[in-house]
Amino acid sequence: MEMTLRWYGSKFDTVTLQQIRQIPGVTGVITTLYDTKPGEVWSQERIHALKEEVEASGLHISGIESVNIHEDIKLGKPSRDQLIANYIETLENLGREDIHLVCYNFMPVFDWTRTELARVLPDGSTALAYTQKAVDELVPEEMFESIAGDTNGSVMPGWEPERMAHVKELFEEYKNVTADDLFENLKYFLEKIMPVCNQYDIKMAIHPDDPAWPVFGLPRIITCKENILRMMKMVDDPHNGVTFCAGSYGTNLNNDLPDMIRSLKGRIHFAHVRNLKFIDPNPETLNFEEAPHLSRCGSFDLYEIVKALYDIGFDGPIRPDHGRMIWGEVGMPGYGLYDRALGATYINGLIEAIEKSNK
Ligand code: DNO
Repeated sequence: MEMTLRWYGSKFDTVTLQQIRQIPGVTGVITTLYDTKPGEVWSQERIHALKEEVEASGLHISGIESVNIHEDIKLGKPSRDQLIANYIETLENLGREDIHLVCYNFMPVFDWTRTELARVLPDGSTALAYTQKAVDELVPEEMFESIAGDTNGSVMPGWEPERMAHVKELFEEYKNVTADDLFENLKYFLEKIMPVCNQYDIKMAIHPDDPAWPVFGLPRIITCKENILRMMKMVDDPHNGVTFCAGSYGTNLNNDLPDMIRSLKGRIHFAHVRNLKFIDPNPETLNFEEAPHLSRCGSFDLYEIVKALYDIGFDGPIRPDHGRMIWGEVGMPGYGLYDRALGATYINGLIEAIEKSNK
């Protein structure tokens, strides 16, 4: 496993490559061209420049998170063929630059959903949080405004203003789209891109829906073991794989995370490891917050999660996930430096202990 950190690029991130380089055991970054729009071709020149910038700091690019999918592809509209052709061009350009991992998601309209970006925890740190009550009281178009005041001036991934401007129209378009349609549209997309993934050995790693259930009546499919295995079988190519995101699958307490990991042997290409603390686990009154990574601070057993990854022979990039804001840091919610650095160090400790006790 290679320990990595997500980095949004020097124009957008409050964390620098030099800071990331100083976290013990972090050798790579997971990055993106954050100012590109879904459907746009990423030029080889821009990818090359990004790569040079990262390498100049002594790190390297371990993968891309994300190359986002245009809504027309998810909706299965006739325009999808051109958009998929563009996606393929981007993959070719990434492959030519020796980048072999792409994380993406297939969530309609919204990417991840949280109802608070800065809940104050008892120790004075702040964390992202979710309550079902807040979601039930919101109309979807107001989702973004309801949290916009807490972004610390950052553009939040998945909540880009251009995307939010079209929320109403998008809801109309998804009105008759079922979960099965979404599976079909995903299959269509994957079948078209698999040849280029094979040619350049690009591992596609789908990110789960977060939270792992349909929100605002929109279908969501990457939510549980049954569905992810259905997707793996539907396009049975090792390049069709998974980002195993503990914090996203873990929102649904029926998901047995270590068991899911074991059932995905050979198909996990990227791992996001984080801990959640459930204040109220009842689905109707659900309330959870993002906890420090340490097992005893939240509801998940991080040792069992990392152990399962080790046991299936996972050797791809792994990263700490959302961190809290601690020590007075001001940054993109979830993506500050300090708490993620603590997370990376803790996970590295778990990996060392598991490796040594297995020798
Ligand atoms: C949020 C992230 C997601 C994730 C995308 C992957 O913090 O986990 O935005 O990167 O869903 O495409």
